[in-house]
Amino acid sequence: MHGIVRRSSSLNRARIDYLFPDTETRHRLHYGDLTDASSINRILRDVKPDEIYNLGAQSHVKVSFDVPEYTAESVGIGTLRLLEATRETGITPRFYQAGSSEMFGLVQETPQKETTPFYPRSPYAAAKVYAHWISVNYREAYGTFVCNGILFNHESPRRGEGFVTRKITRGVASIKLGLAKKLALGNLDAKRDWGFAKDYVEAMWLMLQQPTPDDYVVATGETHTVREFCELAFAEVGLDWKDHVVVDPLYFRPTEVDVLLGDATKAKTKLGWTPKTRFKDLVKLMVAADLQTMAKEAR
Ligand code: F7E
Repeated sequence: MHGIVRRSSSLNRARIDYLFPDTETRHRLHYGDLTDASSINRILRDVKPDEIYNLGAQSHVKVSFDVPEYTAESVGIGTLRLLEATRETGITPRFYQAGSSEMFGLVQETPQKETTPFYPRSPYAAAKVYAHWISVNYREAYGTFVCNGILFNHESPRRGEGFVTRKITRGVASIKLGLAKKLALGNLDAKRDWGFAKDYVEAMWLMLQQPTPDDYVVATGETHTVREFCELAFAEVGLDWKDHVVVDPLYFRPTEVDVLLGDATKAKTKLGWTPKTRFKDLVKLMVAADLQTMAKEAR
């Protein structure tokens, strides 16, 4: 396995360090950037991968309103650069393109499936729609084996701290340990179909093992509000969320995605994939992980 890292992430690789534990494996981490075509071409030429998982992005939806051009560059044109690099180098890897439920945005039907029209509501989502369609185009124009995985929110203890689930579970842990009193959040009414990242990675891999490339929705089929996530997470440690959560408009988005709910019937039927982790268990495992880490840090 090889990975691409940006120079600016040198001090921020805790979440992947375990994959490259020693000098033997560390040379498989390559400096590159989705905004830099020559680096991508060089790496593909050297590594000649059998499979590519394009998970790279400026992936924070709210931040995409502040840096829309960079978001489009990395998410949209970055995908084009990777696809084009496979053509230029003449390699024929299987290619996983990380799509996003954010592409459904202002949802045109519920639940959302592969045929639901997109209606992006942020620069991030608009760039993902471009990445989706350019991948379909490479599949049809050049026969590239590319699959779009339209993944709904997938969370785990490794989730970035700026996303709402991890922000809540870290907030719960620090309040429980007496390190903080309040947790400031934005829109508590937003509803998301939250699954466990470990289950979803299996779906990504399964897509690339099929005889023909295709696009799949990956979701749990359950939707919950941010408020419900808070309720459960605080209850895990015997606290009432209402005593600690405050709403700060700073975290509101200029245009919000109100409700997402996915229908993963196609992934179930064609890939034999089903999510193994339910919402309640996801909240539980994320709170437990943050409590453990923060207790250790506090000591
Ligand atoms: O927000 C609301 C916020 O930032 C979820 C990315 O991985 O999943 C993710 O996108 C909801 C939104 O994720 C806060 O307004 C309330 O309605 O955790 P999030 P996201 O925007 O759904 C998709 C599938 C991706 O592709 C993206 O890359 O929670 N919310 N209060 C908040 N959100 C944040 N971040 N922080 C708050 O304080």
